[in-house]
Amino acid sequence: MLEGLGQSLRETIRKITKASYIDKEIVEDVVRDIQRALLKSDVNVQLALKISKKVQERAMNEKPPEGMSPRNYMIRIIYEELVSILGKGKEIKLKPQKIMLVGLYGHGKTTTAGKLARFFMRKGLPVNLIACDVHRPAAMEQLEQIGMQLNIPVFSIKGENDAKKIVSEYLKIHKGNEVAIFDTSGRHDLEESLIDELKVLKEIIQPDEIFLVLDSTIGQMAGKQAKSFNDAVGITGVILTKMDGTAKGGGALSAVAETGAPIAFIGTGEHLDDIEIFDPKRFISRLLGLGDLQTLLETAKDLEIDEEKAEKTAEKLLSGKFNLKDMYEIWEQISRPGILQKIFNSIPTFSLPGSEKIDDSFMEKSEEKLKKYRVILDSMTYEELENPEIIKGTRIERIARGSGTRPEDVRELLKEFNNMVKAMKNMKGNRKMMRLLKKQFGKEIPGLEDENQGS
Ligand SMILES: Nc1nc2c(ncn2[C@@H]2O[C@H](COP(=O)(O)OP(=O)(O)OP(=O)(O)O)[C@@H](O)[C@H]2O)c(=O)[nH]1
Ligand SMILES: [Mg+2]
Repeated sequence: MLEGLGQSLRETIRKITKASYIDKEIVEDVVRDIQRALLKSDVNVQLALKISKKVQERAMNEKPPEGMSPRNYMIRIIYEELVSILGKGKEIKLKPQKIMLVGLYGHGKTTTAGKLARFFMRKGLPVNLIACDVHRPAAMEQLEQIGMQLNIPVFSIKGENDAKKIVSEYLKIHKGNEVAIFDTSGRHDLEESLIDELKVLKEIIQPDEIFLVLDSTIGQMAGKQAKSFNDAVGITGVILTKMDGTAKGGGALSAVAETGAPIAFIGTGEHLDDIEIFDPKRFISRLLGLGDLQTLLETAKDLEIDEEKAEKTAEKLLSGKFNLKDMYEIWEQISRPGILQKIFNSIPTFSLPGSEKIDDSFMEKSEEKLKKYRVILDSMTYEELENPEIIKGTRIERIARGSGTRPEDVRELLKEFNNMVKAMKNMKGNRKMMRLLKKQFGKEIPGLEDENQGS
């Protein structure tokens, strides 16, 4: 994704790290590089100029904070300025909700409906797809296919050519305990008939989110479309698709961000797995290859992990009261670079449940395992995720079949889960651990008080 842009930017970063000192010459050189790279990925000329000017100004005039080299500060400035053109991203609520997808022909609405469905399933939420595209003959079948693949219900009414009726029928029988994703019809243009249809559907659905699905290969034009859709029907976010197949992604991202519409997700391939929440900071640090440079930028406040999230994770871990749904989330979080180190760095002897020592290969292994576990968890029902103790015998067999794994794999997952619960419970009484954790997070963690404290 954005390979070209990433490559040139990483090249630029390398230039900086190799420079013996930062002077006017190198700043100018780097700024030219950045400009060129941005223009090549279809970022608007004015914007590219503005950014590079800002980087130059800051690099020449600002003093690095204490303890940071001018070189690293220069990298940080580039990082910050690039992040600033991508807007704030969007907070995705992990709870039952109604999501209406809108957009023009072929931009990826139906595929994205499936991707979102899988995304929310993975968070342990029940999901329904609703087929409201009554214009394209094969639209319902396409959605049904996706539903079958994911093993989730698809609501449609065969032969019905009024989308309003489909929606009303659906809402009559569903009381909002699920994530409901409404796939709507597209048009070649944002014409009157589409606007009218979407407005009416919006009125009936009363969606929590209206996501505009936009093909990022149109580059900067994405900004115009986001604006017209927003003016016409009101959107709460944008999903940029096909980021995998375009050099113009930079243009699409920046142009949409400029309209003020938050970018919620990006689609990065044709598979139902190929979607990610759009987080500008993570996106840019990955693009710049800062993963490797993280220690280098240790003092850069923006690269620090989300303290609040880390606290919540620790809190949940240590409470010993969590289910498979939580475990999945926790795993997803701790497999992010930096988090594990942050939590466990000062405890070299600590080993994770499953007795893996935390070393360099841990991340890789946990990534692999996570992938397998994901598929298994996807095949569990909501009830099972919430009450892992009911998963026995035939349930294990069903889950293994559904996920294309072996019953042993399912058992292994359950065993790890139980180990984790046990280990965390044990840790609760460990005062040294408590202190270290607290020190790591720099703050008191609610619920983390050592029960024996003061005795
Ligand atoms: N490479 C790539 N292809 C994508 C992505 N998202 C969607 N597609 C492809 O884009 C094409 C159109 O996707 P659909 O989901 O059918 O688009 P739509 O907006 O529902 O189209 P209509 O229903 O005709 O309006 C399909 O071939 C998808 O596989 C993506 O993120 N990457
Ligand atoms: Mg469609």
